[in-house]
Amino acid sequence: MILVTGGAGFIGANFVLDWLAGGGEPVLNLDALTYAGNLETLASVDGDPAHRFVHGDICDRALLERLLAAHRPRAIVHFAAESHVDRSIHGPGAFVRTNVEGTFTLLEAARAYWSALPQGEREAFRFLHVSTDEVYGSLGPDDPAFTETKTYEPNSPYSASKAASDHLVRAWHHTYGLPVLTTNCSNNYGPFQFPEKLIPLMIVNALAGKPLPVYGDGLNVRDWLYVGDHCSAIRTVLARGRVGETYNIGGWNEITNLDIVHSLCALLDELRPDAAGSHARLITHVTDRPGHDRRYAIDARKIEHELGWKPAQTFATGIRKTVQWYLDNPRWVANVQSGAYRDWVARNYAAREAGR
Ligand code: NAD
Ligand code: TDX
Repeated sequence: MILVTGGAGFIGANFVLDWLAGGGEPVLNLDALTYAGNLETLASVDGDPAHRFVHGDICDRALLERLLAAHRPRAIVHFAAESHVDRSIHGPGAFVRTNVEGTFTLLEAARAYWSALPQGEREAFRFLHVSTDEVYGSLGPDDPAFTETKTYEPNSPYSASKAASDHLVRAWHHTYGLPVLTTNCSNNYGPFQFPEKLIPLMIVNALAGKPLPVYGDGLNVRDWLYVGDHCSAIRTVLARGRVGETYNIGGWNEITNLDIVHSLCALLDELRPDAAGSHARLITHVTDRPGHDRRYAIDARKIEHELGWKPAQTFATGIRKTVQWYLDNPRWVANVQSGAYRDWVARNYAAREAGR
């Protein structure tokens, strides 16, 4: 059994679905179901005895202790976080609470649980912390890509809170010996991503004939990775990563925001032509994000050479799969946009949990 936190969010849910599809051991999925948590994403594993969902908060120490004692996981994979930079600018408090205090609470519960395990289980236990490349700060056009030894220079409330959580994880290893692994990944895209992030927002808006809001000049660079490749990297690090190490994860796909939006428009023009003309007519430059980092780029050589991981998707194949997924799943999108996805717990889970 592994404990996954944040497994109803974009990456966590993709990870749980991939894990269970691979016939992996059971998953205990703890998620607070904030606006970003969506049980509808997990509908295909509803009723699967290998998937046990718990609606709860990583800041709840007593709940964490109960779950660890009852289920005795051999690993914790920690995705739960507030994850959207724009939201962190408008309301940083939730980011400090979940990303810093939540990670602290989880580390403390994990430490108490791990230190009481019998010797063999204690050695095999892992705490894998899922983090971001944004902790490293912003690169100039000619700077080398981020390696694992790059100094931390977080610039947004989101990245500062993730940087703080990375430091806590590091300290819990150095001070207490907790067997941790940290991954710092570049921008993800793929199925089930909440349409507040660049790629799904642009797809959903383009399909609705709404403006495509590009911040500033649109020349900021992000390094894109298909979510399934992030999940395979996490599985690799969990299985073979060296305790206490950090692994950068990325697919060597540096692309400007404007190029991303143009490639989405071209794909939509091909797959869902619009009588009014190319979707690119909807591109609108809007006021820039405050403190907007200019460029991120991941040097992924460590995970590639040391653990033999490689992404399966190129950007061209991954983005086509993603656009096709949004075209094929209008109900998921509509329920997210209307807010109906939030009723899913009430309709499908709460009654059954109460009867368990
Ligand atoms: P997301 O916002 O889609 O999902 C986060 C999940 O965490 C949601 O299901 C939410 O309900 C849950 N959650 C939030 N607060 C919680 C709390 N206090 N207790 C329990 N659950 C809580 O995020 P995501 O994009 O899937 O990102 C997952 C992780 O990966 C985060 O740690 C993020 O920092 C990291 N990451 C994301 C990206 C990316 O491009 N999205 C890239 C690198 C790293
Ligand atoms: O409407 C938009 N217009 C726009 O130009 C949005 C939502 C974004 N952007 C720009 C801002 C960024 O340069 O697109 C780029 C990507 O933006 P986001 O999708 O918000 O991602 P980013 O800020 O790069 O952070 C993401 O990647 C790293 C995730 O949200 C983080 O959780 C992850 O850690």
